[in-house]
Amino acid sequence: MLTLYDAARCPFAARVRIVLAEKDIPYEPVEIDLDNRPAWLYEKSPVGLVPVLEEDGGFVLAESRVIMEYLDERFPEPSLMPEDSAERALVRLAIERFDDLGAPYYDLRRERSAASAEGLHEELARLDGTLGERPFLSGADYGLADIAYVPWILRAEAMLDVDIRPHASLAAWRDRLAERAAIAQEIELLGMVAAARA
Ligand SMILES: N[C@@H](CCC(=O)N[C@@H](CS)C(=O)NCC(=O)O)C(=O)O
Repeated sequence: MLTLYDAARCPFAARVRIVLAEKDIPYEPVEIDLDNRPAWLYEKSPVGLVPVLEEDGGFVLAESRVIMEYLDERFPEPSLMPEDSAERALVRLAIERFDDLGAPYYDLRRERSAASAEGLHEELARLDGTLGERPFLSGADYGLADIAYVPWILRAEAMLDVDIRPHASLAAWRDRLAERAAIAQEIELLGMVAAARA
């Protein structure tokens, strides 16, 4: 059995929850209070961040991107990466460039001086352009690049009151993803997180 050191509100942990749900992998979630992280979490990961995945045999892995790829290789069905190696590289490139969205998102979320809704909308427009050319951030099929981005899109809407509807291709992508059980589950969880904080 796998154990996931998890936090409902964490978008990085959401990436891993979505992959686990897409592949129907059973796991034991251990909810970590991010405002009062237990000291033992540092034994699992030197930086003390969630998510952390632990195998029964003691193998422990941190970093959401690495965990997503590990799970996709360890549980190959259904695959969340394209077959073609060039397309796989493009998925990794999209995930590598995630900070282009993460930076303006966290500026707004943490009310930093650099924060601007325009900055975030510029990045949403870039994603919108990509999704105007292909149905998914992962290419022709849904996969890890979509999973890597969608937690922040959902949180931008639910927690930062960002209206993504002017970005029509992005909004249509979000709606398509919301039809998947793994994503619908995250939307429901996010509703509970927002209600608990209100
Ligand atoms: N690069 C890490 C980032 C994980 C991360 O930032 N997790 C946050 C929660 S969303 C965390 O554990 N924060 C605890 C803290 O900063 O005190 C990943 O991709 O897994």
